Amino acid sequence: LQLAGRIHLAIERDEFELYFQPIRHAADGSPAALEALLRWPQPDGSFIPPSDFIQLCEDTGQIIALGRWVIRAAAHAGRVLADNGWAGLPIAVNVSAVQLFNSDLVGEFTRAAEALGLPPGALQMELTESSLMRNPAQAMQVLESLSASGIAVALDDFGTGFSSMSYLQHLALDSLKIDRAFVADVERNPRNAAICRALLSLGHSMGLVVIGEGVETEGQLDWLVAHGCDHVQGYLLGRPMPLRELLALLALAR
Ligand code: G
Ligand code: G
Ligand code: MN
Ligand code: NA
Repeated sequence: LQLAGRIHLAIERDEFELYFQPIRHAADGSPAALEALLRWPQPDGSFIPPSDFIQLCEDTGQIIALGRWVIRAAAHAGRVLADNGWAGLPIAVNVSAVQLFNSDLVGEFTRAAEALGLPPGALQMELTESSLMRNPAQAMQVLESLSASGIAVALDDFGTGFSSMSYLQHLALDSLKIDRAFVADVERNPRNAAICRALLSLGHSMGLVVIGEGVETEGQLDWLVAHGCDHVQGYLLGRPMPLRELLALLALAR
């Protein structure tokens, strides 16, 4: 069976899984949100990583059906979180350009949350700069309606695209995620440090929450805290893991 056919069956058979990675407040390490990350477990116990199938799903249009599965699975996780005393902890879902421009994301997010008795703010969205730039005018409209519906949007992989400041200024965004390429080595590499300082300053001047991604060392974390980064995410703060494991980890720190 070709990969596209296997993906079709895997969606029907509910074979995908969501893993969750904590996003923490930089100042005290308390949880701020969770990012949902798609995993495709195989019969031999291995996983096919999203990098091996997301692009294909975008090309075939299957990302719409798969994305719908992800949104619903994230809402189920939101219900479990709320039932375990973490009602305020939103789940951030990655959304690709094909979904942004070819599906009713506002409807899918609000209906998925509502079906499980959650407020719209229980789910958030992560979009990349390059997704938005495929159709800036339409992107602006979708972001306005997401904002009006109470769904927060983060700009993912920030700094790797080519958005102009004047364009960003007009987007209804809530947060920026500094790409891990810039966080790597930030405490030693003056160029990365200059870029991180600029991105922090830009985000804060627009009133946005700034999230440092890919934090793997204490040195990187210390630098981000010292420079006013709001939230941090990375292997140092917690790897992507099944929801049950993450709940256990969060309970330990309470
Ligand atoms: O978890 P990992 O580092 O393997 O993710 C690789 C890439 O796949 C990342 O860019 C991530 O944003 C993307 N990705 C993970 N889960 C999803 C998903 O549910 N939907 C979409 N569109 N992309 C995802
Ligand atoms: O493109 P996006 O930012 O959504 O990609 C998220 C991906 O980054 C996930 O696949 C996740 O597994 C990966 N990731 C999360 N934390 C770290 C980290 O500290 N280091 C590295 N190298 N990858 C990370
Ligand atoms: Mn992301
Ligand atoms: Na990212």
